[in-house]
Amino acid sequence: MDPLKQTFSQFKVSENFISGAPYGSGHINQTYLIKTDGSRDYILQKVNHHIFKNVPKLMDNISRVTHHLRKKIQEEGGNPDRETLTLLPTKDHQAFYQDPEGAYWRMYIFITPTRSYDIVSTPKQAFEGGQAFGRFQDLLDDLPGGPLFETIEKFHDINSRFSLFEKACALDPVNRLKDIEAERNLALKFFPDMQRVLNLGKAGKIPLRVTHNDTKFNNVLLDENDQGLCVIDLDTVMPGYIHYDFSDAIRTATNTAAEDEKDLSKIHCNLALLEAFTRGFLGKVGHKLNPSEWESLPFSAKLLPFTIGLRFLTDYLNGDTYFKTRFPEHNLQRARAQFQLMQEILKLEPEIVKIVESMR
Ligand code: ADP
Ligand code: GN1
Ligand code: MG
Repeated sequence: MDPLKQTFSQFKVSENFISGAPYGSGHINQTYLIKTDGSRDYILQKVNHHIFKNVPKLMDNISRVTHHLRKKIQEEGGNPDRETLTLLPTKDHQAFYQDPEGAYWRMYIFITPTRSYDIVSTPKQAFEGGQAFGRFQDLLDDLPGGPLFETIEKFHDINSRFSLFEKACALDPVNRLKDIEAERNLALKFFPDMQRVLNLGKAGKIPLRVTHNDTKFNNVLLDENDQGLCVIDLDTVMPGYIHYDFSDAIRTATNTAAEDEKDLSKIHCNLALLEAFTRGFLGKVGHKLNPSEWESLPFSAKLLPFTIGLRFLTDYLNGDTYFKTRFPEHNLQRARAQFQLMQEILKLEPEIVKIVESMR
């Protein structure tokens, strides 16, 4: 039997399996679209348990988050089957299935027709995505049951990320340190300025919130008219600073080129897209932010391009053990692109301050 059909048969659904095929462009999990003979298709995902070390606790986070969102969306008169992810239980009432090889599988309703963009082309898309991420943040503000489980420890902690980078430089396990002199110098030069958000957090000036932490723009589904619909990819929803969600979305929603663009001259931050995203996002959560969060937000726009660039560079040094890659230099190319974007955003900082201040 088709292994996907076998896995699909573990879940409690009424439709029959027709076909299964890889879907999407995520870097971490294995995602499949399962077509059925019924009115509904499904997304079946194999969760990467080398990266997410405690999948049962991760799935408990996702159950809590999606149940809460479902309840709030219903109260607002929305359609929870389309506006949040819906987990299908297994036949023995679990949130996930573990196969005989030890792999973890989960299944969601396939929300269609929808679009997810790797590159944003219109301010409307950026605005709608901003609203969706802002609304997500707002609806989860009163999540009951205490803090969520930290699915990857110190995920956006820039000190920890920098230490891991230094360790990779010191070990140089696959002899690639020789390739990254320019990027290493950039990392050393910009690292001190990137500690600002973490320092504000440590000083108690900005609160930990329930944040998504992977607000890459292709993690929001827009409908066929480009209206914001549903925030997906909930593996990293856990405590974090609002800046992380803002900056990761700016990293992906405003970049005029692909995340891994080789030609650095094509990489710019589009201010119209930045303005639109920020208007959508802050329109939904601005009222919750404290003065320190407002003041530091514009300076955090460059943080995630730096952090993710540093993570790509570290993975390059480590021999590409974390992110999926398509060719040997892929992580290096991605790191170069992200560092370029970080510097492009830095050039626009005075304008970004004006944009954020105008929304206060
Ligand atoms: P990864 O962690 O690997 O990025 P995602 O959960 O983001 O995996 O899924 C990969 C892609 O699959 C998404 O970018 C989106 O296009 C699509 N996708 C995921 N879940 C759904 C869903 N429930 N409905 C429609 N499309 C989905
Ligand atoms: C990964 O899963 P995906 O592709 O949405 C990564 C993010 C990075 C992103 C870079 C758990 O996100 O942190 O920003 O790649 N997710 C994890 O594209 O590490
Ligand atoms: Mg994703």
